[in-house]
Amino acid sequence: MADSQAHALKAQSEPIESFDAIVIGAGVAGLYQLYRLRELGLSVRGLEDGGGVGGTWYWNRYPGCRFDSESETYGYSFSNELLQEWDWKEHFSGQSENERYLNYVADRFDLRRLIQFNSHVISAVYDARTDRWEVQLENGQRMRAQFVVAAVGILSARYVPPFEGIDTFRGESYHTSRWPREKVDFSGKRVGVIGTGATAVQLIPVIAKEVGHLTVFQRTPNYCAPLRNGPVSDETQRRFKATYPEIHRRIRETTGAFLHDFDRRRALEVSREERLATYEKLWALPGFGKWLGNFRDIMTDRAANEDFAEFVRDKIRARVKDPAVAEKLVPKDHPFGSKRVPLETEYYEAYNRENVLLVDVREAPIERITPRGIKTRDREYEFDVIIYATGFDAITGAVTRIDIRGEGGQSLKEKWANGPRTLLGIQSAGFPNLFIATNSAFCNYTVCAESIVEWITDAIRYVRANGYSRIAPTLKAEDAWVEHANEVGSRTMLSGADSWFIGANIPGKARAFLLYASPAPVYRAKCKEAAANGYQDFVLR
Ligand code: N01
Repeated sequence: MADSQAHALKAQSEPIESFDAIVIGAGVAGLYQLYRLRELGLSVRGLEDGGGVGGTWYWNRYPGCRFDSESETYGYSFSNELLQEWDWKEHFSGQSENERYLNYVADRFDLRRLIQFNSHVISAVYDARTDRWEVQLENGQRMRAQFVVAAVGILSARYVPPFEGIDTFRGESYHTSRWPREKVDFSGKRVGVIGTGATAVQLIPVIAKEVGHLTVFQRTPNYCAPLRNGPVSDETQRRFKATYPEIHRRIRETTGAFLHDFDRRRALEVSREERLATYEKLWALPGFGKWLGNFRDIMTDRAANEDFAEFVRDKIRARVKDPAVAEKLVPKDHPFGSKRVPLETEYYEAYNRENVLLVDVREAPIERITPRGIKTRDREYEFDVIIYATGFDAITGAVTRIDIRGEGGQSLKEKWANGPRTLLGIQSAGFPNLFIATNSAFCNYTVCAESIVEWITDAIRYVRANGYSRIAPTLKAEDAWVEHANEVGSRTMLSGADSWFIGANIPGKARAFLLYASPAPVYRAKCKEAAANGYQDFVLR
């Protein structure tokens, strides 16, 4: 009998542990959820696929990986002691520091002992007689809990295109979100990167300096904008610590919960000179100011958007020496901001290097992976290393890859076949006591994840305090929410590109607005209202 089978049989014969709550995932949201539920007095178990805490910042350890949020806006806000103790080293902190930060949080709040690591959840089945969920791991271990919180991340189910011959490649291959802990040695190697999204845009300029030769396979160019990272000085560190209340007040007011917010003017209302001066000023700023601090109509008005898009195209052309390469890097088929804007450091300059080649796979599609490399319609490229920077089955993928069965054995995956059906992105009708704590609002991650975790905690407190044993949204409220979220999304530029925002990056995935596109304060107000009105849109029993 194989070891794994024996393991599974042994795990199945062991007594089933019971908890008040199980939290799946020990990333940003999961850690905070564990903290809150323990504070509520619940017995709680965290289940984490990885060998350590950090979620995104545990798995995505590819060279160049870092925040695109200002560091001082990304950390948790719930503990002033934590805010005062932690020093951010860079304005846009890198992966190893971010992982160190989340480990610090886990230890600081004694969360680690609540978590079972290397625990891959394969199913969660609801039992209506007991109002309990039974959760099963890949190794056969089972446990029960009244409440299950899926804090599984929005970008954690990696996507590798099903290229023919993918397993035949004889060199090393990596997906950026499953990067080894040990340093990958690129020196002198021939490396191929597939994809030019935000991940590849961070990776490419770093490894271009290390590899022998780099070939980038691009299908769709992006509007990349300068990150303008730098070290945090002692004086700035002191300012962060002295002004955290203002920083948090600010990011709770802005559209995307970043420091930036839209200019109240419309782009085409002002003169061309003034517009260009504004664009230049935004371009010189660090972070997402170019996007979220722009004129308020760039995400809703096609002409306003195109005006700024042309400004960005010229910025790209000015940085790439070979005009033919530059033209390939200039996006023309989708509006600016309809995909998450990759923030970069020396990305375009990488293409000025002798050892970097850009291949447009729209001109010559990838036909297959071969034992030696990648074969496009035009030729075969030989590599020592292939890197898949091909993204994620976003938002829904990490939830639906768990076989979740609600009332009457209904499958969540089947229910969501045409797009996610939830109320507020948090609960789905027919799946009582199951909460989804991933931030699916259009919003800086931690600040919104904190408010979702607090909402879930309050809902659980309410259920228990009022003698109920289960909570789930009504179908009517859920239908209204899905309709509203799609309607809000369709008024923006988000439908203008084949991005993960709308599920269009995965062949065969239904197109739907996966992120709630209203401003973050509107989302939080709706969450607040849903609780303040006595959970009218929920069935409590
Ligand atoms: O993934 P993506 P990502 N043949 O889906 C290409 C966050 N993030 O990991 O655009 C050839 O954006 C695909 O091509 P196309 C951020 O929110 C944050 O880069 O579909 N190419 C695309 O170029 C971001 O939005 C940070 O035509 C194929 C690439 O693979 C999100 O993560 C850093 C292909 C995938 O790009 C996802 O970014 C990094 C095929 N068959 C990421 N299939 C921060 O700064 C796919 N591609 C915090």
